[in-house]
Formats: sequence, C-alpha cells, structure tokens
Amino acid sequence: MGTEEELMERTPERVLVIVPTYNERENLPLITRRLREALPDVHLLVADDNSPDGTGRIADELAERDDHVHVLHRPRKQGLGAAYIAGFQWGLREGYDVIVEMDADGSHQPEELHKLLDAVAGGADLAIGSRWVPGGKVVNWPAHRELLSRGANTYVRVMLGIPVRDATAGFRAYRAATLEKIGLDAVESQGYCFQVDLTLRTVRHGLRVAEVPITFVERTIGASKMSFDVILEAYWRVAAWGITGLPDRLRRRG
Ligand SMILES: Nc1nc2c(ncn2[C@@H]2O[C@H](COP(=O)(O)OP(=O)(O)O)[C@@H](O)[C@H]2O)c(=O)[nH]1
Ligand SMILES: [Mg+2]
Repeated sequence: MGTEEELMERTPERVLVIVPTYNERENLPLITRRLREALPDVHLLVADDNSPDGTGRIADELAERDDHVHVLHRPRKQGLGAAYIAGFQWGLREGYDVIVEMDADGSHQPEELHKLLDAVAGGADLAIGSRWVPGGKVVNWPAHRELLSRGANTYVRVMLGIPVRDATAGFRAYRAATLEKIGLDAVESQGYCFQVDLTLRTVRHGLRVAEVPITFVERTIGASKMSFDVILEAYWRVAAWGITGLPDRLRRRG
C-alpha cells in the first residue's frame, strides 16, 4: 500500500470500449467523436457484422485516421452476444484492464462513461449503467419500450433472484479479470439476453456488481434491431436459468 500520491501516480488503467454495429453508418462517426472528446485516452473497438449499409468501411476509415480506433469485421449478422464475445476476446488478448459495452446509436452517452469507470476503480467487478435505479432516466422512449424493459427486468429478478434493477442494460464496464473468471466460452446467448446471462454469471461467481444511474436517450437516427425472436430467446433462456438455479437458491435460504 502506498500513499495517496503514489496511488494517483500509478499507470492509468487501459480502457477499451466495444461498440457493436449493424447498419449504423450515420451514428458511428458521431458516437466515435463524442467518445474521443469525452475520454481521449480510451480505445474503441467497432465490432461490425458485415453491415449491408457499409458501416464496416466507415469504421475502417475512422481507424485509419486515429490509432485509438480498432475494427473487428465479422462475416455476417450473428447477434449482439456473439459480437460482444468476439470483442471481449480481442480486448483480453490485447491486455486491456477494463472493457466497456456501449451502443452505437447514442442511447448510451459517452459523457457519462466516467461514472462507470469510477465505479470500477472504486471496487466494482462490473458496473452497470442503470435506467431503473433512483436517478436513472429514459428520454424519448415510447411507452411500449419502457413497459417491455421494466417487465423484462421484473421477470428476471423474480426468476433468477438477483438484486439487480437493470440486468438487461447494455452500457456497462467489466474489469478484465471478471470476464476471465466467468468463462466466456460457455456463453450461448445470442441476442440481448446475453446481458442478463453475463450479469447472472457475475453474481453467481460472487463478484461485485454496482449499478450507476444513467440517462438513456432513444436513438434519433437509424432503426432498432430489437425483434420478436430476440425477446423470445430472452424469455425461454431466463426461465431455464431460473429452473436450473432453483436448488441452489432454496439451499441458501435453508
Ligand atoms: N454487431 C452487431 N451489432 C448489433 C446486432 N444487433 C444490434 N446491434 C447493435 O447493438 C446496439 C443496440 O441495438 P439497438 O438496435 O439500438 O437496440 P435497442 O436500443 O434495444 O433498440 C446498436 O449499436 C446496434 O447496431 C448484431 O446482430 N450484430
Ligand atoms: Mg438503441
């Protein structure tokens, strides 16, 4: 243990923000600029699923001009979960200390990222940017999306018994060690239930999850990729995890 000055002078942690993209050609340059301005030391990895609108080419152009921007080209649309797993593996290989998930469409504000990084620096193994804790907000979300998200989170809490208010949130910072411990190879979730999957794995490993209030702003450009299939996958997978985890929960309650 050192003095406070010594602690402050330690090499700053290397942070990688992964932004998954599928048809985000207009949003990607905007979010890249905002992130680079908000936190100039942070690196960005675009994980593009061969977007038909040419987002991958735009990512390459951004990377050519800026050594803090990197691109992972994936052959075809394989879902958010698969894109993130590939991005995490890239980030772990490259030796980043903290790995962040952030959407391309501006819903997650780079100007708020420092709050998540502060929570990780303060000891969290996973910091979630949460819409559903006091202080959290959603802006311009239609009533049916809010209902879907609140309903999904209530369902998750009841089925899985985890004390997280926004387990489906996609703005989060993982300590690299967390991703190494929870075992990414075994993750099968493809769509958005991937977020719940990783939250559950983190909790079940006894790691520390912190929720930080954020303001989620609905996209103004491009279209959502949320679909019925994505919702269906989340419902049956969460039910299955709830049932397989039940003996453990009952045992803990005694
Ligand atoms: N690489 C990749 N990115 C995806 C896929 N599905 C969604 N995304 C990205 O994930 C982020 C969130 O998706 P979005 O459609 O905005 O979801 P919503 O905010 O829940 O409506 C955006 O940056 C999307 O481009 C996918 O299958 N592959
Ligand atoms: Mg969105």
